[in-house]
Order: sequence, then structure tokens, then C-alpha cells
Amino acid sequence: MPLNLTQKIIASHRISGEMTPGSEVALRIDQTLTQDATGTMAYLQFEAMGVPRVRTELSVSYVDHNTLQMGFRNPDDHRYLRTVAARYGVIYSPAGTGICHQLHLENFARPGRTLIGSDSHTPTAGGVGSLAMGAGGLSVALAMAGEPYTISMPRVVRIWLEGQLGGWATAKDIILHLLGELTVKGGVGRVMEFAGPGVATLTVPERATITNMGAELGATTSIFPSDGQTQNFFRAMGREAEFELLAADEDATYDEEVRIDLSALEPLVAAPHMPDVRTTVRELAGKKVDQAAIGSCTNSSYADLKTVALMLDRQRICPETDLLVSPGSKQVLNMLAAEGLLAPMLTAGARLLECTCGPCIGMGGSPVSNGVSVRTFNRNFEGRSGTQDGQVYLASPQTAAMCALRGEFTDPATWGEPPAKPEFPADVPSIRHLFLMPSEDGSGVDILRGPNIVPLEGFAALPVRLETSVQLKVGDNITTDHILPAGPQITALRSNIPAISEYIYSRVDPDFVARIREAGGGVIVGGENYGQGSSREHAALGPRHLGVCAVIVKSLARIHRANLVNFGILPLTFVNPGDYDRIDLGAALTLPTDTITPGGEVELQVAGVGAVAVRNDLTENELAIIQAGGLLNFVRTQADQA
Ligand code: MIC
Ligand code: SF4
Repeated sequence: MPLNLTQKIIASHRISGEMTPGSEVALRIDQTLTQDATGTMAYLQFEAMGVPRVRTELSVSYVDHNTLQMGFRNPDDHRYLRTVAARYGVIYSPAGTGICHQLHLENFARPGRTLIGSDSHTPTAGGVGSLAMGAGGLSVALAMAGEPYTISMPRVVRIWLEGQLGGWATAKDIILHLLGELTVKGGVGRVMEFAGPGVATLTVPERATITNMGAELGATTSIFPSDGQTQNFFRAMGREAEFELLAADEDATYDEEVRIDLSALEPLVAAPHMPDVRTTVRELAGKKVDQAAIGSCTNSSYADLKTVALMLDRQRICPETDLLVSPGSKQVLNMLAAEGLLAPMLTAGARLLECTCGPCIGMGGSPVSNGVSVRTFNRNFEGRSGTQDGQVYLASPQTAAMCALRGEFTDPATWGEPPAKPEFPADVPSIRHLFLMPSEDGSGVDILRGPNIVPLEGFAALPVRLETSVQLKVGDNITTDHILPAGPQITALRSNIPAISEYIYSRVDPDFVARIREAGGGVIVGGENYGQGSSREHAALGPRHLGVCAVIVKSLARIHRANLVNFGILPLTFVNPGDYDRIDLGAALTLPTDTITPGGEVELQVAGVGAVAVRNDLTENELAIIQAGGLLNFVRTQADQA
């Protein structure tokens, strides 16, 4: 049977399960990646598994999020990550080397391999034909221990690209267009597989911009074939031996199709506060811009920044506009330096930041009060920039650079000729020597922990009957940034669950933590696409620590749903979405958990309302995990039984 690209990789890694959409499939995982903000938990969990060494082909630990080092916490975490990596056979990328997804693409991602990463933008590696998925830290820890990763077999959407980008339209505009068409939940349960004659016109860094931001569609992942463009990229990265051709079979079939005519695209923007609020740059002409920020795992490649440098050459940015530039990796930075491309940016007035996530999660670089910030990033959730009333617009590097030059959005018709698309120089400087490669035997390595690293707590099994109450009611599209805000103070507590739990929902309802403590636990009621965004399992661990036993919502985002299961929280959905309106904050409810069956319906009894039907989409295994009080308990019990 002819297979599409997604099915090919799944078929070659499938340990169990059927390839029919919605069935549970367990996959062998070749590669894993972690970053520091989620990695400390992932390695603490890995340690708890008692496995002597990682069992993957390749595992990398990147430090790119928590690099501000205001006090001992982050540096202590980095030291822990460095030593735990050396002990268990993980490659370590020190702070400042680059952003995990950019580095992984440049150095390790391979066509046809499976990759899971404790970061939602892991699909970036789909730009070279990897089947790369974001996951919670515990799922990544299990994959490092050699366990399969289970997904619900996605529907495969063929994104058929025709024509060629023209004028100032860029790869970023392709994904902003798609987000406008499909919305932030349009990709849930789906893989976006790119095909068609337009594919060959896009370079790997352009493809990676698209697969990166496919995460904002809620997609399981996004993937491009591996072709001549991919080969050029591997050659430039000095790893042509790792290249292989990979494409869908000629007559492959797909579950859905979306067609995009690249020639019809123009520069686009996602307006505050969701990546799918699509509008054109043209329509915003005249809007004052206080800040432009160029970088993040979406748009920090050599080609992106060289284009910006060429646009800024011999110009002066608007004195009222702040311009921040963060290269994606030291390789990018070195290439810019070698070609004399930093001077034009700096002389024009840009501020050069470290090769890290930086302003993307509010680690510095926050805009002024109520300020308009045009960012080349992938998320513009309210408050994520660190300025609660900041107005963040997502756009291409070209659009952001032009906004910095002019101090406002302007019609691209007035921008003149765009610079030619940059090609890699003949000699791309390698930075691979900066990675700390683990030695064959790490058993003698001392793992060093600071006081901020608090060992994992144990969680109790699910009681057979829950007598509880609604402790929070929220609306649609709640992001993990709503559940657990980012920023330097809070993110520094990622390895300390009791401390970070104090911030759960702090920006949505500052009384939530005190209220649920007082009540001794409770449930959260929410709307559509609950938990979209980040893979941070702290958004499940924190609520679990506070006694959240179930979330009852209209629909759930994939990674957050998996994290809820991993930590023993019941993810339930309303059978009749209208029931959402009947349940109020504070309502007492009972849930007979012993009557829950995989994929079945049960009735909650809600005081003052009566019976409310809820369903679950849990597999037998997932239900057993929740009943055990979470995946770690479940795995331990299984190991004891074996
Ligand atoms: C993000 O972009 O939101 C993050 C910060 O990279 C998260 C991971 C985290 O919260 O540590 C993600 O995308 O998964
Ligand atoms: Fe880092 Fe931002 Fe990318 Fe998340 S989205 S990995 S914070 S650069």
C-alpha cells in the first residue's frame, strides 16, 4: 500500500497499534531533546527510573531558556543538567550555545528519525523530515529509558504548496496564513505534511520556520520531505553523510488536504493575543511600533538575520523603537560576524542579545506599558512578553526590521526591492566542539544538585469516588502560560514544584491557590482547546500538587492532555458543551471514578444543577495510569509485578 511520509516513519517505528486515525500507536524513539526549563524535571524523573544509561540513539540536553542567572537557582540547575548528562550518556549543550531547536536542526536532526523533546516546538526538526514531537518531561524521560512513546494515530493533512513566494512574503507568512485558515486548534489530532511543487522552492531554514510554528496549530507535528534542499542543508552543516532522501509514495493518500498558492501571499501578522489572529501588514500601516524583536526558535537562522542586516545596512532605526536581535545559535552568530554583518545591525541601533530564547518567554526585553512589540516569534499570548498589557504582533524578520526602521507598520508596497535570499557560505564554521560529549562510562560522575532542586513528591492513587468542588472556571483557548506564567522569577523555580505551584493561575485569578488550598483540592472547568501552547508539565504537576483531581472542559490540547494523564489528573470533556454554562465556581460535585471506563461516559452530580454527563477519550492504559496516581506509580507497579 502506498504510504505518505508520516505513515512511512510511523510504520518503521511502530511497536504496537494500528495506523488508523485515533488508534493508540506506540513508537520507538530514536532521539530525544530537553531544554533546561523542562529538563531538570525530566532528568529527576529519569533518575527515579533506575536505568543506568540512556537507551536512545541520541539524547541532547540544551540550556537556552533559563540563562539569566539572577541568583543561584539557574546556574545550579545548569550544573545539575551538565552532571546528570555526563552520568547517563546525554550530550550537553551549555548556556549560550543556542536555542535547542535551532541547534538540533543544525547538528543532530535526521530524516526519517523519530524525535521527542520536552518542548512544544520540537517539530522544528520536521524541516529535515524528522517525525519530531513535543512531549512532557516524563514522556521524554521514559523514551530515554527505552520505553516507546504513545500517540493517538494522527490524521495526515496534505498541505499542498503551489507557486513561489514573491515580493516580501516569507516562510513566516505561509504559516501565519495557515494559522489564519485553520486556527490554533485546527491541527489537533493531525500531522501537517507538506507536499507539492512549492516545496522545492523552500530552503530548510524556511521549512523549519513553518514546522516550528505548526505547534501553534495544535498539530501533533509538521513534516517536509527530505530532498535536494535538505541535501544542500546537510552539506552546509558538514554532515552530508547523515542525509537521506525521503518522500511520500507517489499514490499516497491523505485524510485531508489544504492548498496554498505561495505566489498569492503577502506579508502577514498575527495580532494580539493569539497566533491565529491573522491580518496583513498593509492593513496595519500607520500603527506605531515601540519595539521589534528578532530571533526565537522560529526565525533566528543565518538567512533570517543576514536579510535583516542587509536591510539595516547604512540605516538608522527609528529612535523611539527598540530593536532586539537574538541569533539562534553561535554558528549563526559566528557566520554573521565573519561576514561583517553584525556591524550594520549594531550601527543601525539594534541591541544584540545572547543566543537564547530571551524575550520570547519574557526573559528580558519586555516592551513598554501598553507598547506594541513586533516579534518574529511564535506565540503572542497575553502577558508572555513580561508586560501584562503589551500588544505583541507576530511577523517575519523582514516585517520586524522594517517596523524598526520606520517606527511604525507601513505598506510593503513602499519597501522597495527585497534583498536576495541568502545562501550558506562555502565554509560554515562548526561549533560542535562546544557540546559536551558523554564518555562511554559515566557511572563515576557525581551528580551535583543545588538547594532549588527538590526531589519529586509521590502522588496517591485515584480514590473510587471524588467528593469535590469547582475551584476555577476559565474560558476557551487557555494556554499553559495562563496556567503557569513564564518570566525569569517563576521559570527559575522549574525544579521546585512546591515553590512554583504558588504561581498556578496567578495572573488569571490571584486567589486560586489560596482557595484550592483551603478547599483541600478541586476541579477546574474550562472551554475549548484547554492547555494549548507549551509542553511544560509543571502546568499539570503544579495543579496536581495543589490537589486538582480533574479538569472538565470542552476540548483539550494534545501535550497538556498527556501531561494531565502522566500526573494522574482526569481529563474529562462535556458530552453537551452547553453544560459548561450550568456549572459555577464553587459548585460541589461528586464523581464516581470507579464507573469510568476507557472512552466511556459518566455522570457527575453537581449540587444545584443535577446530573452532568462527561466523557473521556482515555485508553485502557491511560485510565490505569490515572488510577495509579500517575505514570511513575504505574511504571513502578508494573516493574514490581514483573
Ligand atoms: C514556550 O515556548 O512556551 C516554551 C517555554 O519553550 C515551552 C517550554 C517550557 O515551558 O519550558 C514550550 O514551548 O514547550
Ligand atoms: Fe524558546 Fe521561544 Fe522557542 Fe519556546 S518558543 S523554545 S521559549 S524560543
